[in-house]
Amino acid sequence: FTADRYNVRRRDYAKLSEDDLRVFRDIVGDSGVVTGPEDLEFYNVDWLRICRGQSTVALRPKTTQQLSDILKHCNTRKLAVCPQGGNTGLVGGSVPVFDEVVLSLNLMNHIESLDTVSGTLISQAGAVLETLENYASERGRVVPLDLGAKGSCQIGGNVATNAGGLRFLRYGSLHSNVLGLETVLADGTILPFGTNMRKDNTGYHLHHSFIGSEGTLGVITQVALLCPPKPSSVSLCFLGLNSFEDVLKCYDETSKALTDILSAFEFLDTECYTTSYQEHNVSPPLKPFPFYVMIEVSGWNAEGDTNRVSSLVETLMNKNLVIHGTIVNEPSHMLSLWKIREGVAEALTRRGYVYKYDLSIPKREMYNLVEDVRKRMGSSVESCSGYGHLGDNNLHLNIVTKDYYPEVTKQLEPYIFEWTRKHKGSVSAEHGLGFKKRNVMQYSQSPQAIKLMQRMKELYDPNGILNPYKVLPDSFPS
Ligand code: FAD
Ligand code: S2G
Ligand code: ZN
Repeated sequence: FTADRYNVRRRDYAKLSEDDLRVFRDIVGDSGVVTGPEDLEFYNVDWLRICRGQSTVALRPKTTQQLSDILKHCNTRKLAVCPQGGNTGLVGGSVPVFDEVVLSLNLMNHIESLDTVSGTLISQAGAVLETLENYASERGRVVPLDLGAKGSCQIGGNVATNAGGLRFLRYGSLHSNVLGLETVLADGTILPFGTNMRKDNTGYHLHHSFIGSEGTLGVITQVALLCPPKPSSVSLCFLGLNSFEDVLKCYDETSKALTDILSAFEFLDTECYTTSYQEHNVSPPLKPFPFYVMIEVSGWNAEGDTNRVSSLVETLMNKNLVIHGTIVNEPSHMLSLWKIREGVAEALTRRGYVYKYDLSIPKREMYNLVEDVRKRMGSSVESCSGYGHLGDNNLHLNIVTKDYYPEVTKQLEPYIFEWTRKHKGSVSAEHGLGFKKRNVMQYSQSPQAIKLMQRMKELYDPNGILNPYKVLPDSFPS
């Protein structure tokens, strides 16, 4: 169990009783109350399968009112609650640490509407991202985020983690695309949508406090999301380069040449590229290179855009920045190339235990960290690779070992966090802090900020029942 491996003490929450189960069955019906140990496996273990909780009940409400009634009861009884969406989170935030009640949004997946004039999509929080993407696309719109977990992650979980992803470069953060939220507080108070207008300066922007709060301040039950018009012409370049220096120069040229139509700029080193196509049994699009870059372009002028992309690639090759590459615009071919990038996380997990670091680091120094860690760890680890959203200064540093070794953790931490702080980066760019990174926010936040977050938590959730042992540190700066 998580509690054993990461030595954390259970706080004094109530223990679940038969009466509680009776109350829950009255609220959501028998089918909404999951208690069988084998059924609970899904709810207790995270996607990486390295955090295992001990919950004895998962609840599956269908409506905001049912969810509110559940929280009201848990708050009165001081039962701890772990809100859960698609359970694809990578920092151990979505599963219980001990016997917290799992509050699953799975059945709250109704898509309300998409206003095709304003682009405002209204959906229940449990809708799966890919379902929303298809719904928006059929109506000439796109959802402003895309991540490898789209097949199971939910829009509520995306908002709760302030997910970044592959389209961040084009559409920005969920803070700019979420127009409003319906949220339920720990005591059951339902905080309704506001105006859901783009501009609304009538008081504090409360819904923003829930974006990225990872289930610790309130449970998101509905989302109003701004969905931009769907581009009519998309193309994707997959390029091979000889050095990270060349990757950076390639980024500079690309961002200047493709400004308005650039929609993604991702990089991979040879380690994660090879692991991905081998583990997913796909043929590699290019022969071996030290680095790979993916450049996606999305616009509305097919001919003009294609010319701009091909003349850019020509320039990059003439300057010897790109050695070899391919440009595709056939949807199924683009999908298969994206699969290699989106499949890295899963491929790495098949090689052993993965130490994941999701860091914001200034582009210039970004890959120095991968090289430093590779040197520092040598043959004590199976592999050390770097990839990610270069356009957002977001590095995914992944170290694979045969199993979990505390001595490896000691070698990696706090070395990586101190390195990141020294380079004025963030120790969690997009995945959040969850359980596994709950004690590292001080590498990117001031003591004053951490104290204010503690006071916010006490105000929003006075009994501390929402997702305990997550996000905030075990002990606060005095
Ligand atoms: P869960 O994992 O269920 O929960 C995540 C956190 O949010 C938990 O703390 C949980 O308590 C809370 N939560 C969930 N739903 C709610 C709700 N309705 N109200 C309040 N709190 C809630 N992340 C990125 O940012 N960018 C990426 O590119 C990316 N790529 C990924 C690729 C793969 C293959 C995988 C497996 C994961 C990836 N992730 C990425 C991480 C993960 O998918 C995101 O964090 C995602 O937003 C989690 O959504 P979820 O519905 O699975 O939430
Ligand atoms: C991605 C997935 C997690 C990782 O694919 O962009 O967010 O670090 C990552 O492998
Ligand atoms: Zn990512």
